Amino acid sequence: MTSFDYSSIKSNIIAHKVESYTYTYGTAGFRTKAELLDSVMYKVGILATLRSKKLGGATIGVMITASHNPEEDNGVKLVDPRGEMLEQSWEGYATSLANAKGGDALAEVVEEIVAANKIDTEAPAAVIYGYDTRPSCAELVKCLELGLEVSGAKATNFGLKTTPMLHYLVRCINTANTSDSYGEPTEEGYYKKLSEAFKTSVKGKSRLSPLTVDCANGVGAPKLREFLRYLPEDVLSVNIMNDDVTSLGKLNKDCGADYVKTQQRAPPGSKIAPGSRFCSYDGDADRIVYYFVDSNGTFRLLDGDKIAGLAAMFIMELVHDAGISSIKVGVVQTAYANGSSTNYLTKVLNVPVSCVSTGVKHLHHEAEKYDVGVYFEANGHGTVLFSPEALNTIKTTEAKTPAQKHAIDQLQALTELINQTVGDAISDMLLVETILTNRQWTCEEWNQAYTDLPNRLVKVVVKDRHIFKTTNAERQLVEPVGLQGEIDALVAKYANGRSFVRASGTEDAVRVYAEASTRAETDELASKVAQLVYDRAGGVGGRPLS
Ligand code: G16
Repeated sequence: MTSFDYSSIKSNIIAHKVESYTYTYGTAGFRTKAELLDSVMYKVGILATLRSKKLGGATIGVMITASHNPEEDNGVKLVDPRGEMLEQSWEGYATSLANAKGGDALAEVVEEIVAANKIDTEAPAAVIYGYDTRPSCAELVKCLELGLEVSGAKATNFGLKTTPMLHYLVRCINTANTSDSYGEPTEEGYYKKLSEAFKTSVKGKSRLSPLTVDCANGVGAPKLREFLRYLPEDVLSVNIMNDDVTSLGKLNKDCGADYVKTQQRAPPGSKIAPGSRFCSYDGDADRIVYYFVDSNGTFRLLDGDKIAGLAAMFIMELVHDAGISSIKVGVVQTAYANGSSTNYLTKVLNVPVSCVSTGVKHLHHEAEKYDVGVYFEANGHGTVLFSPEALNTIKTTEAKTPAQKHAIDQLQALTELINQTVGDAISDMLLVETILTNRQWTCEEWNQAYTDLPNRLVKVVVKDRHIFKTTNAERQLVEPVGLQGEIDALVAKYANGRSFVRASGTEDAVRVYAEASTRAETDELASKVAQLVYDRAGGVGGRPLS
C-alpha cells in the first residue's frame, strides 16, 4: 500500500480516457464495451478510496460486472458501507472522473472532490472488490488495482462473486462486532446464513418437486452449485442448466432472466413440461424470474411483479398471524410494473404501492420508508427490507399461542433468508421456494393471483439516446418536445392501453414499453410507438417491428 499520491495518480498512462467517448455513471454504474473501460476502472479505484477516506475508513465495495448485458460489455459499480448502491450525490464525481482527459485533468477533479468533501487524504481507506465470469474481467481488475494502489487503499480481492454476494460482504465487514452484525464476511458465511434460514422456513413441510435453474452461463452457476452443498437434497431439489462459464460467447446468450422476460419464452433447449417449475438468473445473479407451462402447454411468466405480490401476501399474513399489526408492509414498483399487478396489490391486498424511476437505488430508498418494504422491478430485480424497528419488534414480541409463535419464527427466518442489501437471485429464489413450500403451491396456483395484461418491451437504437428526458417516475417524456403528445394519441386508441419511453441506463438504446387488453393490440401499440421514436429521434439500423 502506498499513500495518496497526486503525481502517481496523474502520471499513469491509464489515466487517459478514450478521447471520443462520454461516460455516464448510469442505472447501475458504468457499463459499456469492455475495451473502453481501462481508464474508468483506474479512476473508480481512486474514487472508492476517496469514498472510504470520507467515511472514516469504512469498507467500500467495487463490483466488476455488466450483469445482463452481452459478454463483450463490462461495467463497474461502487457499493456503500451498508451494502447499498453508491450515494447518488457521488455519482456526479464518478462521471467527472471518468471523463477527465489526461493526468492533469484527473488530478484537478480529484482535488475538487477532496476539497468539496473535506477529505483527509492521509486518512485510512479500505476497499474490497469482486468480479463476474466475463473474459475481460482479468484485465480490468488490474486497472482497478492500479487506481487503488496510487490512492493508498487497503485493497482486498474477493475474486469471482455474484453481485449480491459482494454487497453482502461489504455490509458484513462494516457491521462486524456491532449489535447490527449482518453475518460472517465470507462466501461460506453467506451460504450458511441463507441455508440455515431456508431450513427453518420450510421445516415440517413436504419438499416440492425439483426446480430447474437457468444460470445464464454466468457466475450464478458455480455459486449456486456451491451453495447447494449446504442444503440436503431432501430440503431443496435443484437442476442447474446453462452453467457453461468457460466457452466464449455463451454468457446471457439466448438464456437468462433478461432473455426470458423480454422474449416471454423459455430458453431454447429447456425441457419444460406442464407441472415443472423453472427460473432464470441473469449474468451476475442479481435478478430472477420464474416460469412454467400450463396444462394447455402455454408459457407463463412469473416475473418480478408476481414475486412482489407473492412476497407481500405471505409477509402480510405472517404479520397478521404474529399479532404485530404495528408493522406496515408497502410495495415499490417502477413504470414497468404490469397494470394488473398494481391493481392486485392496491385492491386485493390493500397494500400501499409507490412508483419510482428504474434502478435499484431508487426502489431501495423508497422501500426504506416502510416497516417492511417489498421492492421488485418487473425484470426480476428486487428484495425485501425490514426497518430496524420492524426487526426489533419481530425479535422481541412474545408469542401467546403456538400459531403466533410459528408466525414470529417464520418472520425471523425471512429476515435472515432475504439479502436486504440488494436484489439477489439465490436469496429471492429461496424466498419464493419458502412461500410455495409453505403453501404447497404449484406455479399455476401462484399465478392465479391475477392475470397479467399482455405487454411488450422493445429496444430502439437511436443516434443519441440522451435526448430523451422523462418525468413522473419515467412515465412521461419531457423531451424531445411534443413526442409525449403523439404517444398519448396512439395510446388513447387502445382499451387499457399504456405506453412509455425512456433511455436505458445500461445499454445504448431507448426502451419502449406497451401494454393493452389483448396480445395483438399490445404488439400493435408497441410497434407504433417504437416506430414513432425511431422516426422522430434518428433511428439507427432497421426500423423496429416493421
Ligand atoms: C440494471 C439495474 C436495474 C435495471 C436494469 C435495466 O440491472 O440494476 O435496476 O432495471 O439495469 O436498466 P435500464 O433499463 O436503465 O437499462 P442489471 O441486472 O443489469 O444490473
